[in-house]
Amino acid sequence: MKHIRPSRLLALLAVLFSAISSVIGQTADQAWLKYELKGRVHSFFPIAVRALGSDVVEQAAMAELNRNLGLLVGQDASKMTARLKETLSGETVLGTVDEIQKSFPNIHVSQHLGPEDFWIWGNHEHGAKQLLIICGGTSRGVLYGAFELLRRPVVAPNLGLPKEGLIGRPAMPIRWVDEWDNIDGSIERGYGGRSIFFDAGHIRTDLAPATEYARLLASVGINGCNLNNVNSASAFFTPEMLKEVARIADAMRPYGVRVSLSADIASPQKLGGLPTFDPLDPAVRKWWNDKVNEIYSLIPDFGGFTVKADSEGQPGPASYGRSPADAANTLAAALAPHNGVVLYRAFVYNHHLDWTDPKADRARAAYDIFHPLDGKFAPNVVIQTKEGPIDFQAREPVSPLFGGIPHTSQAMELQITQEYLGQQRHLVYIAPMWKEVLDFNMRVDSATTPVKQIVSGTTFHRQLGGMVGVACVGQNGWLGSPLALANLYAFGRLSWNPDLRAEDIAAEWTRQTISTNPAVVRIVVNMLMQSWPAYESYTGPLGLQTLTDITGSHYGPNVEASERNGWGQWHKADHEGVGFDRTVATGTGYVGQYSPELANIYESTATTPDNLLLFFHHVPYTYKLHDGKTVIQYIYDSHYDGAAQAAHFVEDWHSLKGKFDPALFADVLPRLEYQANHAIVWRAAITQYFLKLSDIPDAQGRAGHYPNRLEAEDAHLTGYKIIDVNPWEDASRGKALSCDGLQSCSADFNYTGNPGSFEVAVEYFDLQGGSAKFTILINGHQQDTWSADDNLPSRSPNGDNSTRHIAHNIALKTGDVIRIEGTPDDADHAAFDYIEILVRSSAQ
Ligand code: GCW
Repeated sequence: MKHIRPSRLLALLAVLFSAISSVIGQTADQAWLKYELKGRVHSFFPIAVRALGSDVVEQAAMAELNRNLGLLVGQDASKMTARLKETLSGETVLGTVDEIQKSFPNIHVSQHLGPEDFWIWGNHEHGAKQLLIICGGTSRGVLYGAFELLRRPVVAPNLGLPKEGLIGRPAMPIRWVDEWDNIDGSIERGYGGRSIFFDAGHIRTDLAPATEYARLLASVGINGCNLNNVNSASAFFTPEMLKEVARIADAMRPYGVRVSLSADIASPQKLGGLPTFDPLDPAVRKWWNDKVNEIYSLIPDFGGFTVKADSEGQPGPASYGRSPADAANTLAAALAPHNGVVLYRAFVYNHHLDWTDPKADRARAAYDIFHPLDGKFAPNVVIQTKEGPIDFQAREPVSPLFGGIPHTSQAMELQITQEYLGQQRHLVYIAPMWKEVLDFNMRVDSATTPVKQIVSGTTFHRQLGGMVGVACVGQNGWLGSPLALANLYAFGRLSWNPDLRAEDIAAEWTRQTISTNPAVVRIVVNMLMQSWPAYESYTGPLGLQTLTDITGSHYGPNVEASERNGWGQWHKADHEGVGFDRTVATGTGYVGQYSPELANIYESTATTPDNLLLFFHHVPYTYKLHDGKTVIQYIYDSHYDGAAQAAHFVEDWHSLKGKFDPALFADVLPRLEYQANHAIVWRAAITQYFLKLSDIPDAQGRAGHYPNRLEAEDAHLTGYKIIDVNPWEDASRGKALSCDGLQSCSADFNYTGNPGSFEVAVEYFDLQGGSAKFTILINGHQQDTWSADDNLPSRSPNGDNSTRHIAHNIALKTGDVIRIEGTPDDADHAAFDYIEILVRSSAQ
């Protein structure tokens, strides 16, 4: 680009951006790329930006810097102070090593830049002579350097550029997000709306959001995006669809994001009409070779395939007595000439396990299957392993497979989408969990072998390796909830540098997204850091896993959903005790899959950390944890503590009112209020379940005692029927009211307490398939009315949809009649569980 006067440039940019933002509905600015936020001014960034190369990625890097500049200085250079003009004058030049060397032969460019590495260097001169160079190993390095430059003043405001320049390099080559998008536009485990890529069997016409997504990904160094659901992949492999997929690749390419696809191992049969999909059959191999060639003719920089096979009903090589290595290597052979890779998922297990067999153990599956295959995979195969041995639960031990295949390249798979972690309705910042896994020492051969060094390829000297985050972004603000975006951000940052600290990443994100005000940053970071521990406490602590409905929603409490079925997420709770004996001595032997040092720790209850106790051991409820507290008392206490913490998030957020964008404040507040109540639903369900099962009371007298509650089934009912809630623990005493087949129903409660002003909370079930209406009346006078129109899982009343409405400042005197009137709508039968009369010092 030739030099343009700053004022002209800024005017031009202003026009450009207003044009762009009117076409793009969903933009990266809605996440953390908010250049309008204060705090991005820095003293070493000359505003005349020039890219030496014409490559699209380098051009995107230049555009990004200009975009920031356009907003940075208020878009009007005439209003800049002389000093600011002076500091910003000079030139910022972008280029690859070759380009920079050619144009600036006197500058000593670092020779050791890998393709994605960058070097940012300034000549530390002033005024017109000021020169800032962003040099990349390739144009992708340039792009990552540009984003680093933009992030730096926000995350490290006091740091200038070191004299020798700043080098950045990613810790691992594979930094991908996986999307589980279906061709019809729905998204498996997606909580942020419909697909930004697909709709009704086709690729969307408008792919601007895909480009914006790539921009967001590139800003944190993510370089790959696997577009489609591993559970329904074959439809994407038709010639027509592949041509369409090429449009997505085009849309994401400017930001260095290579697309890849999930591959269905049975495609040669399903699509190719072959009689078999045996991976060793020559015709099958030829089919894959031809298909891969076809893909690369359309998408020359295609990333490769992600494979889910022989798992949860997906076809796989086992149908022909072949191994995962046979299948992976067939695909790898087809991809190798094009530099494509196979990410073969280790999530292979039998979901028809015999729950009566004490030796059966799903946690063993990945290691049992893949460890014997170590060394048998082609060099461009990467085994992609979920971070724990089960399935993204609130807490699991680290998968032993990371230490079990030293001759194989590995990637760690984690979920950004919060399937088992509150589905984006709950605030759960997951980076602290990921950090625990990344830093976890597998002690392979008694050496220091943290997972992060294994998956980066360092420990076992592998060329390939990395991290894959299942993101499942959609059209609704990417993840459907503003604070959930911290997880996408953190995933990218950790895949670039797994040594970063979770709290520092949280602070970076907060400063870029919400505010640079230190008080705000402190409180938001604190909320984020407390959120996973809180969630674990009010769902499944002590290694019990999430204790949710594992065969349905994966959301609300349902303790027995994990038991007596083939899915193998058992926690084996009975009247005497709880937990799964996975020891070598008396259990399933899973513990023996770890290195001897770790196995020693997990083999004994005395050395197993409390937070994993019940994952590894079956113990009586009276078993004493390390601090002397019994297991049952811990279950009670943790649920009360966790719910209290969730309530605290609401107060924390309130304390920030007026300190940043009011729209963001208002958007997040009801979500936190909802979470605080759902934490109470969880608390009540799990504590009353274990109270009944163990028959051991809560030493603090809380579980099973709800002094402020009036049970709906004790009210005087007109039309309402008493129903059993399933699972029983999801409703108070297992019962609720439902208004079936009538226009409206009511329940009358006699108030017998002291007079005063109260909050009346109604715990109701907001069912799918309609919006029932509720009204509160006191002695016939309407006080409050609302619709059950939230979008919560399930059509039957249970812990998925149990939620609360609070009516404030309700004056009550002894003898008053509190009436709850329910008006059903379609499948929503205005069901409710109880009311609670609460005294609050001030109404919120
Ligand atoms: O956790 C389970 C999810 C499935 C998912 C599967 C997997 C894509 O409930 O929805 O399928 O894991 O990871 O393959």
